[in-house]
Amino acid sequence: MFTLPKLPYSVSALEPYIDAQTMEIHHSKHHAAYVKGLSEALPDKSESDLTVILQKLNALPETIRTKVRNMGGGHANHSLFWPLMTPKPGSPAGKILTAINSVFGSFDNFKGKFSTRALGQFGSGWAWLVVADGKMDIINTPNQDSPLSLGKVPVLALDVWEHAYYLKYQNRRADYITAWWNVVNWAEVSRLFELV
Ligand code: MN3
Repeated sequence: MFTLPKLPYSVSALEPYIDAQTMEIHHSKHHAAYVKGLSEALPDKSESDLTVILQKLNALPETIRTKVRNMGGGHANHSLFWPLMTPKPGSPAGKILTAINSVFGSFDNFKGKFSTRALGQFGSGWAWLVVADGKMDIINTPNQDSPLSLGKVPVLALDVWEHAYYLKYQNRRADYITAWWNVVNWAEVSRLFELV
């Protein structure tokens, strides 16, 4: 019912910032496990739009809600995360840059604030740039929780689970975050922002 999307680049494309082995395991093992788990959790004839499912988690029977939250969140979050990285990152421009400057004062302030939130997430989780009620904000979610379940629309995502960086960076999450800024796909961030 749900399928693993292909990576939009080769597993080694984001070297040296994200190493090929991490990318391979992260996509073909971790993400694949969320897809499998989600398909197992949902009954045959249930809603198939994952965005809708995550926006209405409370509508699910309690017996499957936690599994769908974890597996569905994992599938949605990683599906969003892969295209938000690229070997040709470019730089933020246009409406997204204007919005960042107006909300955070400057791009550097934004970058600092986002990095601090990513570093400060205790245990496994994500850092997000989201839009909610027409307002841009930086948030964290624990585990695989999706901003969609909080009524927010994600436009930039950073996976800070150890499986995203441990092979190359060991315990140095800060180094991973610093490296990650070199592969952010600003064209995709812009596209998601302008869809909101
Ligand atoms: Mn992950």
